[in-house]
Amino acid sequence: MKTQVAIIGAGPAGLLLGHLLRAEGIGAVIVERQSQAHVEARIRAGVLERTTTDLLHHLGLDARLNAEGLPHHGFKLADGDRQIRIDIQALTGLAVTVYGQTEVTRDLIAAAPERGLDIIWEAGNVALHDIDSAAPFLSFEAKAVLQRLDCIFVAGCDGFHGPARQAIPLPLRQSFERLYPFGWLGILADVPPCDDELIYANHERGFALASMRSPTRSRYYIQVSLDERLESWPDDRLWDELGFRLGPDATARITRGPALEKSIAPLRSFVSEPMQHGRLFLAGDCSHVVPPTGAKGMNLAASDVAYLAEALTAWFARGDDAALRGYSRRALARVWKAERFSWQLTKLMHCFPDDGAFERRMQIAELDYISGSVAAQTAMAENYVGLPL
Ligand code: FAS
Ligand code: PHB
Repeated sequence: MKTQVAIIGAGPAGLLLGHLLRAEGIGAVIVERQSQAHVEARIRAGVLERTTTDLLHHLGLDARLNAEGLPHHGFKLADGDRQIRIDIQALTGLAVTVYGQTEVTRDLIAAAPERGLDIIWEAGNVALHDIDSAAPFLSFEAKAVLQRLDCIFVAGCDGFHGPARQAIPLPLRQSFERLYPFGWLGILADVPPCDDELIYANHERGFALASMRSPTRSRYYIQVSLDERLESWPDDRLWDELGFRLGPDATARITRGPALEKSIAPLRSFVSEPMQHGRLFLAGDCSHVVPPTGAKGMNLAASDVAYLAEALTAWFARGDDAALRGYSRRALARVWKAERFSWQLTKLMHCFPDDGAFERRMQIAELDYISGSVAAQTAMAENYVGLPL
């Protein structure tokens, strides 16, 4: 098999890149380890920045997004009885859109065949070869048959646990990491949300988030310690805990219901530099991970591939490699700002086991400052809606 760009991974990064390249007439094949059903069933992010929705509009893959996406012009920070509303529309002129990563993934997969974007599902043992040469290739097993995919460039979009990042020799890589001493226990339920905007709650019992997927489907999260077991969180206990943490206003409007999905995800800040080596270019979680507090994960994957598609198009169209040589630096510049915002919001809104009374007062004082300062709210709003590309 032969193509121009071989993409490893059919997550948001790989699928968006594939479509952006096909839109420019560039050949692309995605090699994905899991089945289509598995990938389409994943429950992950839920908030799209303007830069991400602009990409979907540009690709003409926005029909369901326009019909079902929920524009949000603000969000709330809560601590006990107080709610601080961050009016992102008034402060930045922009909004975000609540539309599940699951739906984005399904839309991109559904449109792939008609746009000539081939996806090879259930590809085992994907390996990268000769990425330092002008003729790299991937090998993998499909239906127990060893396959080879020759290409000109390889795009590593295989998430944090994939092989692409490991293909960059260790001495040439530098990684930066912060592991958080807690995780997020999430629940998805077909009940109306308790508010028409997201609520991020700082509470002495731990963080909580009230989010949604639609006017009839809600997504909630609570901070739990990393040794927590899902079995010890029957639905009622989780609803009770949300009631303690989200504050009286929201709690009065919580509608309980059975969990469609419940899972615990660890929190991590991680960056691996560089995002390019030879003919291999990395995008998304395989190169950087953010704690979900800032809702940046999927949006960073989208901005990476916006830069990468632009650079690859310049090379294929004009043989111009300037943007390819600048890709890693340009993508990392936006990544680090999102890492900073996600880390800062995580520190402000979560209970850290080693924190004492002083740190708690610092959090409250910062929320006091934010509640009374347009400058502080503007800084938060700018980062939340997404910094320009
Ligand atoms: P992805 O991980 O989405 O996709 C990588 C793809 O590569 C996968 O399909 C994988 O199967 C494939 N792959 C891996 N190894 C392979 C191999 N060897 N061969 C072939 N294919 C391979 N963000 C939020 O903003 N809010 C959230 O609530 C939120 N929740 C999350 C929960 C979880 C459990 C995780 C892991 C992430 C969550 N995120 C959340 C962040 C999430 O949105 C990611 O940033 C986003 O999925 C990144 O997209 P990709 O870079 O495409 O990576
Ligand atoms: C979600 O809806 O899953 C979600 C929303 C905002 C976040 C994280 C997760 O910051």
